[in-house]
Amino acid sequence: MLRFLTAGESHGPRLTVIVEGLPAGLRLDARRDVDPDLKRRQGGYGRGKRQQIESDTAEITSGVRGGRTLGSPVTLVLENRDWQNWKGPMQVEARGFRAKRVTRVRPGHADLAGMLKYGFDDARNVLERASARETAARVAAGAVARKLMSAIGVEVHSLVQRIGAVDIALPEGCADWAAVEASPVRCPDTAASARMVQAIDAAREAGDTLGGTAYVVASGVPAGLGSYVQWDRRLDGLIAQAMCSIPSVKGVELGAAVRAAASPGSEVHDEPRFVPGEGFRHRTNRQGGLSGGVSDGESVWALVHFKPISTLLRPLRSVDVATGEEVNAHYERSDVCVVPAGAVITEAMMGWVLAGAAVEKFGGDTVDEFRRAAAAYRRSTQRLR
Ligand code: EPS
Repeated sequence: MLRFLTAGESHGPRLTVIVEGLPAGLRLDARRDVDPDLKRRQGGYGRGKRQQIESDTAEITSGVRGGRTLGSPVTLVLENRDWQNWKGPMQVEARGFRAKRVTRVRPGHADLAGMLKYGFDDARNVLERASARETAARVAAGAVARKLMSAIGVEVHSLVQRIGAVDIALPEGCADWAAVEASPVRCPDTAASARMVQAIDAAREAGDTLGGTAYVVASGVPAGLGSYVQWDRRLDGLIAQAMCSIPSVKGVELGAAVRAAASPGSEVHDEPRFVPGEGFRHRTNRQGGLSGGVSDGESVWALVHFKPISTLLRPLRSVDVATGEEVNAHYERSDVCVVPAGAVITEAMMGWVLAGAAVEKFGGDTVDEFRRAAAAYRRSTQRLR
C-alpha cells in the first residue's frame, strides 16, 4: 500500500512529508525529480507576496541511498523561509510565548469551524495548518508518485481552462504542454491567457479574488486500475476525493460530467472497439477514461473547480469571536488567484491516486518487478479474449 502523511504549519520551520510503500530501486533525486514541480506550484500569475519569500526545494532525509529508493519510508523536508519572521508567534516552547490572537475570523476559511471544533480562542491555531501552504508537501509526494508512474509510461499534465469569466474550449487530443508551461496562467491559448491575466489584474485592483477551473489529464494509464467491486475501491471516487481535498476546490468533474448531465445518452458514452496490435480502445473519451470505477485504457481526465480565495483585500464582513461584534475579516496578505498553482496540485493528486492503484494492481518489492508486472499485464490486454 502506498501512503503519505504531511506535517508542518504554514509559518513553522518546515514542512515534512513521509512517503511509504515505494518499491526499492526507483531512481530518485530531489533536484531533478521534485524541485521542478515545487517551482511550478509556486508560480502562476496572481500569487501574493509570500511566494516572493519562499523558494521551495525538497531535501530527502531518508529512504534513498546512492540515488535509489530502499523500499523504506522516504522523508522529504521543505524549509519555510518565512519562519524567520514568525519565530515568536510560532514558537514551540511555552516559556516566553505570547500569542497575538486572531479573533476576526475569515469567511470561507477553516478559521471559525476549526475554532469551534478544537475549542481554540485563537484562529491562528487553525489557519496555520489549514493553510494551502501544506500543498507544497503534497506536490513533493506527488512528484515521487509521478516518478514511479513514469516507469510504466504514465504522464500527468494540467492546464487552466477557466479563470473567472474567461475560459477556453477543452483540448481535443494532446494539448500544447510547452505553451502551457510558457503561459503565466498555464493556458495554452495566448489570447485567452492575456485575458486571464487582465481579469486577475482587474480583480486585484478591485480588492477582489478569482477562481477557475483546472483540466488535469494522465496519459498512458493501463486499463484495470481501481475496481467496481466495492464503493471505496472505485477509481473515480478516489480521484474525486483527492481533488476535493485540495484547499479551495469545491467541485470535480470526471470527464465532461456537467455537459453529460445536459446531453442525451447517445452523445455521452464512449463506444469501445478492438484495434489489432493495440488492443481495446474507445471512439471518444468523454467519460474521463473511467468506466464503472475502473480505468478503461484511455487517458484519465478531470475538471477541477476552484472557488475564489476568500481572503479579500477589501474584506468581507465577519465576526470577532472574542466579542461577538460584527467586524471586517482579518487580512494579512493573500493571493488574488491560485488556479494556475492549483492546477499543478491537481497533477500531484492525480499522480498519487494512480500510483496507489498501480501499486495495488502490480505490486512488487522492486521497481523492476513493478515494471515487469505492468508490461506483462498490458500485453495480456492487447489480445482478444
Ligand atoms: C494561504 C495564505 C497565504 C498563501 C498560502 C496559503 O500565506 P500567508 O498567510 O503566509 O501570506 O501564500 O500559500 C502558501 C504559503 C503556499 O506556499 O502556497 C492560506 O491561507 O491558505
